[in-house]
Amino acid sequence: KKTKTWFHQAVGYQIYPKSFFDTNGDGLGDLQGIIQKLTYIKNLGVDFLWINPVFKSPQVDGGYDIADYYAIDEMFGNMDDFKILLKEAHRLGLKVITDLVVNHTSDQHPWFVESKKSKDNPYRDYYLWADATPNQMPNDWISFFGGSTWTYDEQTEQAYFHVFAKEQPDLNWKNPKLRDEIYNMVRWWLELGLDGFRLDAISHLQKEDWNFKIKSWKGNGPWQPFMNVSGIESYMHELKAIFDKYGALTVGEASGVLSTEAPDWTDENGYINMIFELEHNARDKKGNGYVYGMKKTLIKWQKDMLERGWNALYLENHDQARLIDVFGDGSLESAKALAVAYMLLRGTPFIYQGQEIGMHDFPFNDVTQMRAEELIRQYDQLIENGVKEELAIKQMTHHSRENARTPMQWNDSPLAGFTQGSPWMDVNPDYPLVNVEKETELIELYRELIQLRHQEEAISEGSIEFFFERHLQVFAYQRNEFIILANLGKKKAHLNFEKTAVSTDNQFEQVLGTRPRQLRSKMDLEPWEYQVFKLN
Ligand code: ISL
Ligand code: CA
Repeated sequence: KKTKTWFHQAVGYQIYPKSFFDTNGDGLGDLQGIIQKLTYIKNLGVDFLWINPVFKSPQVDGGYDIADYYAIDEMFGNMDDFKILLKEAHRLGLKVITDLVVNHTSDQHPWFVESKKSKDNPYRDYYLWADATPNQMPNDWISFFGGSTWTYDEQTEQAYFHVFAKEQPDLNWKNPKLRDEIYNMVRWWLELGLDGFRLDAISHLQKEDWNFKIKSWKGNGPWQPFMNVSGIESYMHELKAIFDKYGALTVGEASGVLSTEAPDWTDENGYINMIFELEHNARDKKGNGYVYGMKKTLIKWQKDMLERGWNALYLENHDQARLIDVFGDGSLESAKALAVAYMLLRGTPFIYQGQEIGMHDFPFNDVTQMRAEELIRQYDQLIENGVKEELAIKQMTHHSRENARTPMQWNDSPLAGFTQGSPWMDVNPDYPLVNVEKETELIELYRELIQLRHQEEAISEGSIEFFFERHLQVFAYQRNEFIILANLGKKKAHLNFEKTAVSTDNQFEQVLGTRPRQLRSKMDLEPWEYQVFKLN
């Protein structure tokens, strides 16, 4: 049965196709690889897939630089493969969404190739151009990937605007012709049978006037001028009209949309179904580390979205280092406790490929192991500035998104069973121990958590209340008749429910846990211990 809010019960699985499974020995994961692994994914119990971009692209930014919205990049296969993937996934009852990358295109996109030609080219206004000189950019705004948001073009003596790499020029959403092209493309994919989109960098569509001065480096910092800027509403309304017509599932990557604004974006009348916040990835500013920073941010978002709106929940994706090493201590126990802590929150959880087997950050020690263009550029810059190689590598790769992009570890055969050829990126050397065939324990836990979401209305639709909010490492909350406890740290924790609304006299039964326990008014949690109780 498909209700308007079917996704409240659902769990998504994210695939980074280049590193998922290679079927033709070229060292690159491909669409056929996803097709072959569909039963594996189905068996996890998830409801839908989010597949990172597979469109034609020069791959300056992992496919987020699209040169043709209507074509599959050869490295992944072709449109027939994509159609088969859709069909096979649907046959198994899995929905499929992919990225809608419409803040920018590749500089190789025919629109930009045209746009660059002259000031009066019909495609000039598909992008954002402004007068400049080689030494004087239109303003001092800073790109996410470092440096100016402007790149000077000698031929027309103007500069074009890009919030990411210079090979990713931003589209001009103020131009109705451009918007029509985008909307046609969106319809085309939905007509094809795609179930929806993860809206990439969607909060950046609208920019402030070029004379806007960056006020402070706090909050949205140097990125204020293109973070959820007013005027974006009308574009989102237009997009929503199309999404609604097709009943598309929509997940917005919307950094800069505040937790207090998110309900308007994601309630029944909102533009999209749910939002990925990006705030929780930052360390707590008072020095309490990543776990406490994450906990505080997640609690804030949970509270602000309680009455209206919906969260997309995640601890890993292709832009983040592995949770086991960022929030955990590298142990399987820590990966398990973290899984329990976030999977039962209010929202739609996503699991990123490899997360379910506790994949680790990669032990980078050489620049030739790095692939992300923006990192390599920053590395080169460091070397140029006289930083020692070893330190530069550490700086660029420590907790960087590069760690999430190493090949999926399927088994302990050479190269983790990812490819018969030579992989585009090194396989993590820990694969003989960390792989799908060996790591059944963590996979099983994820299965159980997914089942809980499917079966228990308290978990999918219920309210949420937090306890011990200031505790530095304990995540504790109640979802109606469920109590969820997770000690996200290496220290034993002492809990006292006497000062909370929870009456431990009631008959709680244990649903999940690291060891047999009962809920007690005073209880200790061992390092990385988790417990899920249900009121009988
Ligand atoms: O960088 C940000 C905040 O620090 C975000 O606002 C930004 O929107 C986010 O990093 C964008 O990520 C997405 O778009 C990028 C791409 O490189 C990422 O992989 C993708 O997830 C450009 O398309
Ligand atoms: Ca391949």
